[in-house]
Amino acid sequence: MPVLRHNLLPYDEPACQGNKIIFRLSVMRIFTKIFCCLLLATPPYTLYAEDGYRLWLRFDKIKDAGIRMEYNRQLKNFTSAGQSPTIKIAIDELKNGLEGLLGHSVPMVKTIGATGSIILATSEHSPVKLPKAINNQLQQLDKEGFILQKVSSGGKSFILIGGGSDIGVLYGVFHFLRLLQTQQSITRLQIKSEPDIPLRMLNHWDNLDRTVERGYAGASIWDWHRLPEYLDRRYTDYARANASIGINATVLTNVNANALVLRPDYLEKTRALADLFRPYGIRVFLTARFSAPIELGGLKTADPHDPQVQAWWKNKVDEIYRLIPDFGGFVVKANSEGQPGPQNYGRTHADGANLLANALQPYSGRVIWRAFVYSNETPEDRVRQAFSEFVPLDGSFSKNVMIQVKNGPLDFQPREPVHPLLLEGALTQTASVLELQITQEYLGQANHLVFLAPMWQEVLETPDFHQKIDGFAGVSNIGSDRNWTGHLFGQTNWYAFGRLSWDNQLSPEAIADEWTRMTFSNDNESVKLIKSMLLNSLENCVDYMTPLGLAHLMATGHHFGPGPWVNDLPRADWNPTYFHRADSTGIGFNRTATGSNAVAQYPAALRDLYASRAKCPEKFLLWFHHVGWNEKLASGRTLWEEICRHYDQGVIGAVTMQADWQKLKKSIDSDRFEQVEQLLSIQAKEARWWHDACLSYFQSVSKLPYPAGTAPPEKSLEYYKKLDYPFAPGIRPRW
Ligand code: BDP
Repeated sequence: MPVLRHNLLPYDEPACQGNKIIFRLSVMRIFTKIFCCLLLATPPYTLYAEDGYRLWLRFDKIKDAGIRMEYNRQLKNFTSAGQSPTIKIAIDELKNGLEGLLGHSVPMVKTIGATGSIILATSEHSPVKLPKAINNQLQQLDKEGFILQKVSSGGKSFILIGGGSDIGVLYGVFHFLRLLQTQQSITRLQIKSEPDIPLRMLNHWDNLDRTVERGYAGASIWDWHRLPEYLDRRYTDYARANASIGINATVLTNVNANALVLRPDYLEKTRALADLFRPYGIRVFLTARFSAPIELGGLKTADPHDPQVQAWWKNKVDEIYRLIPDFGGFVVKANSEGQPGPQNYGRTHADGANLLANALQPYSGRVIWRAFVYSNETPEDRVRQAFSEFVPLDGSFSKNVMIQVKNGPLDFQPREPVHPLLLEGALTQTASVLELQITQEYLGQANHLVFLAPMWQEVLETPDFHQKIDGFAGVSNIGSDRNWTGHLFGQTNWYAFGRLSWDNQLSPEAIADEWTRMTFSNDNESVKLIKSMLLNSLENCVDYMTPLGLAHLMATGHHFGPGPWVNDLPRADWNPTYFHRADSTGIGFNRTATGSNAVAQYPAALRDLYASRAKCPEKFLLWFHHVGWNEKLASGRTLWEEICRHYDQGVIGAVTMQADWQKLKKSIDSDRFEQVEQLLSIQAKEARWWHDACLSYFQSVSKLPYPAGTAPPEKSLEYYKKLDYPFAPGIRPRW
């Protein structure tokens, strides 16, 4: 009998256990058993469906015998002296990973041999005496950091997975396994890794009824109804996946918060999750509804200056820390899109944030206060409002307040210039958190393959980007779909968020390479093809949705599909026409000094670049300028011709991805191949829809003929306007 590969993930277990033969079976059942055993004896031994559940944590036997032999030589056994739950997890992960990858079990031993051992250690506990220099290095490491190093000492040579603390060891184990999964040489290992960003946090926009705001992967994974008694296996797998990419915090609930989560019974449920996540290095945060003292506490006001309100929050926080001693703190959306906040009482955002911060301060808890605020009543350009609101408050926030700022000043569009609050000189005395949206609310949702690392890299590489950002928050794309993220390739964005938060220098190319090898294959041709799909996908999407700096052309409410004509919403700044400002003369939002002057919020060099019609990068052109339809762009084509060309290119890009994927048919298991194949076909269809709907609308305004080579829209503008998707996911329950 082959050795059954122990797999930590439940649904991937082989369909039958060959070692449990029961003799009192009918003849029929005996035959069935024999059949199962024969199947088990025939490679591959994996009888589970390849449905994407395992994410990038796939430890299937390495196919290349040469590489396996090389690893076998160096990985004969391992040892550890630590006792904590985190170290136990590290041991399990290492054992399970090695066994899967090498195809045989790698024992944990008490005494190591001359070569071929792995040592798990920190400066506090090591199963062998480490050379002094190494021990010093471990002592100086960031608590979450790790080193992977070939060490020779006392006549023995081993691989050290050393952590700044136990969680560093676990991170080190996952990184070590990643090296093996991506088939890198471990002969001269010498890696030291520490996180660039201390707070690396997922934000779930999950409601207590299990709907997920802007969630496209099924119901929320948090089964509040059955918590705290029922701990779904998914919670553990979620924690493993996050730990494997260094994510160390999670906000369980929607920013449009429900006060109920602060009720004692819900806090018990949160405690159960916090207990489970703790050994994986993950701290739990909750969103706090500002009016909770009224809704839960029965007070008449939530005014931050009211002593009863202050006492209510203090007591609530004390209660939380009695249950969850390492509770992270609160994330708050206040006075934004109808949420209550301090301004309801004539107070400032600083007053509101400090109210909660004072209650959390004795426990070192934090308030993460969102800067996503804008008001319809204010005549100011929507993209200017957060900066105008928060910069004057800089210096008045308590030390444990962090301001969470979206990557762009509007709202997670396919492309936006960086948010000026994130640049040097804006918030100089307040800690900030960069908020990125992993779930693709405005990027085709879970229907489209769009790799977001290039977008995030664009933000991090902006000149004057504030280097002292203390946290990255990623709005999660995780749900209870079998493959977690709805689109199998949505997993890349979860993965990329974690890896980039840990190492800001990692290139999208390197992240795509790792993810592809871990998720699909180490075959170089396949890797090349998948990587090119990933790396071109964002630009494709921008082209077929919002090229040349256009933004917010999406349909109302669910944001699924195009709606550039929409002009009838109760708030002007929710209408696509507010953002593109197309008229008979041209298109684009004048944000220079002759317009809304949003450029003035940028540091000098960027301000001059964006304000200049000649120098403004074309990718942001219509964000900052209103440009005549017949004005010439750098290519020599007119703006109208260039808009058409971008929409054409987007469609070509989507169709090319389909063709590329077909080339992979033989190298990818059929289940996952088909999942992606179907979605790529939807994406190509929807790219064409975006192209046709946007061009027919803009043509009705520009009144210019389509340039030669542009495919004219298939249907009339009226047809696109009438399309209606009442049950598009992301807002209402899906079941
Ligand atoms: C927008 C979403 C909305 C969120 C809001 C936010 O459409 O559902 O509540 O952002 O970030 O993108 O608060």
